[in-house]
Formats: sequence, structure tokens, C-alpha cells
Amino acid sequence: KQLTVAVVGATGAVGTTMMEQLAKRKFPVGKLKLLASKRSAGNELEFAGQTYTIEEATPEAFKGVDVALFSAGGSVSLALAPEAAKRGAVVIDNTSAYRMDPEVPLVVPEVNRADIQKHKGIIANPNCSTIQMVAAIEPIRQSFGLKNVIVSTYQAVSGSGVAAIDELRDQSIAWEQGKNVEANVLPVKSDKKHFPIARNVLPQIDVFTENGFTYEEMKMINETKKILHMADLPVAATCVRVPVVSGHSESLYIEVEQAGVTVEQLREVLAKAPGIVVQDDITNQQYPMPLFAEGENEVFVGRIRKDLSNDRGFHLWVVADNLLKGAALNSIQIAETMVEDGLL
Ligand code: A2P
Ligand code: 11C
Repeated sequence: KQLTVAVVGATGAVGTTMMEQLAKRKFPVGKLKLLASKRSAGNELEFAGQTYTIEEATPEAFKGVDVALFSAGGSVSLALAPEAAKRGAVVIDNTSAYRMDPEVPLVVPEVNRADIQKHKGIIANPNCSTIQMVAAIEPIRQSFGLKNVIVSTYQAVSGSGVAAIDELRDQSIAWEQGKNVEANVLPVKSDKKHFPIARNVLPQIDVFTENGFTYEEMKMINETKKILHMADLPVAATCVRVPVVSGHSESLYIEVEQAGVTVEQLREVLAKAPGIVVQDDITNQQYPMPLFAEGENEVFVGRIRKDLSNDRGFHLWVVADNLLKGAALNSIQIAETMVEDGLL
């Protein structure tokens, strides 16, 4: 069956990657609608060798759409996802707008595909840094139980959109030319101050919440509990932006329930898990790095070590392409799972 697919935010960093993935993975696209803001309406984009005209995203644009992939920011999703669902489309939303809504499944297919069944028109795609983390810890949880998670992230600028990628490039060129480095986008466009990302790291992703954690950190904490169905799991996160274009890296500390688990057992479980590649051979300096994860579908795990003071504690280094598994690819995998399960 050929489906009518809408991409909302088609001109953005994630929207563009969604279109590439639809073509590359041969998703059964019968008709494609490319939607963006009024500013882009009338412009043209290529998909699978054909030229498409971008339309403004309005409620009426979703008439006849089977599946709508949203990645145009939370306010666009809040305004238009219910309109799309009302018109019979299944919405797969890549923003944070509906993730914690108890009526909306939050899905990483390798981890909790059964949750899709309960959808009422909207399915949420988790935050990029959450997706790669739960993909790596779910197989460990299944085999050995899970007691605790502490994560520090090293996140690429593409997570903050096209403007942040441009800013890293412009600042790098300005520095090389001995010019003044201007900062207007990062850490958060809407916040009071901006700091350079070239030659720097920024310990702020998204704005701060009242408890001292940022929203990005709270997303990792709350989304992980929801996806794993572990409301009481202790999770802590520190999220940091680094001058990398694409590919989020994470230093994870986890504690498992079972005593006496070995590093070798962890490696074996991860090597067999769907969507995971173990790159862990320190004698040959083999470990995951974002530069080499760019363009790849898998979540890469390495530097697996047992904690030196806790028999149940393990350290891992987890890297994935934030625009692929972290966003566009996971959204398309949700749609593919629905086709497989006869839900689309
Ligand atoms: P546009 O290019 O027309 O502004 P990124 O996260 O990479 O910056 O991309 C944001 C995406 O969201 C772009 O495709 C952008 O389209 C789209 N977008 C922004 N505002 C709206 C809006 N009000 N309605 C629909 N799409 C929007
Ligand atoms: C970042 N994780 O790297 C963010 C981007 O909730 O989908 C994705 C924000 C989100 O800046």
C-alpha cells in the first residue's frame, strides 16, 4: 500500500534528513507533501529525483494525509498535530510537545514498540540524547536489571538546528581569520546571553528549570522513565554542547540489579542487541567517536568498564548520529513498525 506522507519542517535540519531517509529506506511514499512556514511556501525541494513545491503548514494541508512527520518546533506541533490527527493522519512528532502526555506513546522501536498500539493519533519521538541512551541500556536492563543511571552528554550543534551549524562554521572561520567571533544562537536562541561554541563547550542545552537542571536534562530524566516503564528509576543528567557538527556522545554510569556481572557479559548482550554496534577494543584504540558515527544508523557503544568501587556499577561511552537515530531515522522506524504491524 502506498501512503500519503507529509513532512512538516521540510526545510529544517531534521526535516531534510527525514526526506533522505524516506527515499533511502524505500518507505512506501505514494504522495509527498512538504510543509514549512509561510516564508518557504512556493520554494522547491528535490525528493527521489522529483521536484516538489513547499506548501505552508495549515490545518487544511493535512487532508488525505496518512502519516505526518513533524519537526518544526514545539509550537507548530501544538497548533497543528491535533489538526492533522483530526483529519485522520497518524502524527509522528519529533518535538517535545507531547512526549510526557500520558495519552501519547513515546517510542524507540527496539525498546518499546508495543506502546505504539495504544496511540490515539499522535506518537512522540523522544529527544535525541534519550533515544541513544535507552537503546544502549534496555538490553542491559533486560538481562541484568537496572538500578540507577547517571549521564553526561557531549552534544553536537546540529541538535540545535541549521542556525547553530552555521554559527559553528562562521565562528571557526572568523577565528581563523583573526576576526571578532560573534555569538547569537547558542546556547539557546531565546535566552538572555549567547556564548561562542567554537573553541568552547557550553554546559547549558535549553533553558533552566526551577530545580537547577535544564529542560534538556529533564527530558533525558523523564523520557527515560516513561520509555522504560520505570517511573521510580533514579536518573540524573548533565547536558553539554560541544563544537561537533553531528553526533551526540554520552558518558554513562549505570548500576545493574544482578551481582557479579562481568564486562564481557555486558559486551555480549550489547553485541546481540538490535541497532547497537559494540566498538570496544582499547588495545587497538577502538572506541566510538561522533565524526565516525555521522551518517550511520546504529548506536555505538564502547569504553565498557566495571566501576572500581561498586561491583554492580558500569561505565559506558555511547555515540550516535543525533539527526539519524536521534531524530529522523527513529521517526521513520516508528512509521515502518506501524506498516509492519498493520497499523498504517
Ligand atoms: P522555514 O524554513 O520555512 O522557517 P531547524 O530546526 O533546522 O531550524 O528547522 C525548523 C523547521 O521548522 C524549518 O523547516 C522551518 O521552516 C519550520 N518552521 C518554523 N516555523 C514554522 C511554522 N510556523 N510553520 C511551519 N513550519 C515552521
Ligand atoms: C539538542 N536534544 O541537541 C536537542 C535537540 O526535544 O527534540 C532536540 C530537542 C528535542 O539540542
